[in-house]
Amino acid sequence: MQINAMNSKAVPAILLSLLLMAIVYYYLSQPSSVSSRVIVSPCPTSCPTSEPKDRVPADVIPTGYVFHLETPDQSLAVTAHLKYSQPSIVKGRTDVVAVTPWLAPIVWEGTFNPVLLDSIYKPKKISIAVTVFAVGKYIMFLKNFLETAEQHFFVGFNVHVYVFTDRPKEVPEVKMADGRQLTVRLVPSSKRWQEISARRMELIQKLIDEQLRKNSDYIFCLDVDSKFHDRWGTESLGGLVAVIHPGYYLDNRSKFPYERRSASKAYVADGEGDFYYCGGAFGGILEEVYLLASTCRFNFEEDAKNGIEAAWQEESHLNRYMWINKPSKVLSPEYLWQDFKARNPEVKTIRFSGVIKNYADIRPNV
Ligand code: UD2
Repeated sequence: MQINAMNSKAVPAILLSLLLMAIVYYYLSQPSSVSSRVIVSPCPTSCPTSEPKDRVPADVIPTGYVFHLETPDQSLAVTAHLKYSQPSIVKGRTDVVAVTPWLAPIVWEGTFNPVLLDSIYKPKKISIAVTVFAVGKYIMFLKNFLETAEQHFFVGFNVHVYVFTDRPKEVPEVKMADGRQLTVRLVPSSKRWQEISARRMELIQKLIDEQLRKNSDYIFCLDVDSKFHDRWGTESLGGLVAVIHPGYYLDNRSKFPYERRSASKAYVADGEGDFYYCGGAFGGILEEVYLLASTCRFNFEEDAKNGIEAAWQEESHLNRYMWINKPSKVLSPEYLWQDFKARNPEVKTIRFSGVIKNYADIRPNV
């Protein structure tokens, strides 16, 4: 009897507990309404040009990328794989850091095998777009840029250079190898160099929208007043690729010329930021560069509405973007040195560098 009485009391209690557990389980299994991270869906071609879709500008970490790097065959026979020197995890360069705190590679001479990398990417028949702006007197730098690109930039791969200029008749004739081509896109002249430099983001965004999704896998956006000296190739490929600025990499980050006014959308506070990246070279897969360009453009225009121009125009916006959206590959200063700087001992080769120029002679304003 006693047992039966206990059972008659216990059964509703057990049922009630089960019901409560089910309710708790239901709520815990629902996605949180407060998310610290917005997942980005890449903009479709119809993405509006004024504001990036589905995202909070500059405060979003893009989704990851999937790369399939397949050990190549030397011939069609599957047994004949490429032979290359054995990699080591204990021997290698010790004078530089080759990985970021978020585990992205930092590319230095001696950290990669160019033959292996090329043989992995070659069968994929990848196509690389390059943007270069030569507005006003900057057209004078284009010949050297194009000729040296033929010698060193993705040699043997499909490369399509898009030259943005207001002087199409002055674009030099440069012989390009098979698989490489050049297209000229007309842009208006400007009385302010700051505007030319900053408007690049808008024009890169439009180029991806209008043209590149049809024919390119990767894009690199480069300064024209520069030239190549050594290989720049498949080792630089990645989702979002940034280049460390040669002028600041030995400095404390409090010295980086980030935009320091909190009213600006390019603001980086003291104690924040990773590295100082170049505005003169960046790249990656199309959708990542699209997100970068559209966000920087949007933020630049928002600043303009409030009468602000960031300290280093689009370079400042790029730096804020790259701090929040960590690049998946970082290129060492070998990938954009400055000719007026003596080479530091850790820089074993200079692949690309900004030439010495007299700003007063070439810019439309001072
Ligand atoms: C730095 C950056 C540059 C940009 C700028 C800030 C590097 C090596 N350079 O260089 O990318 O972020 O700071 O705005 O990181 N241009 C013309 N016509 C002009 C002026 C500029 O075509 O009259 C184009 C050209 O492609 C040039 C680029 O804009 O390479 C950047 O201008 P810059 O080289 O004068 O900027 P600079 O040297 O201050």
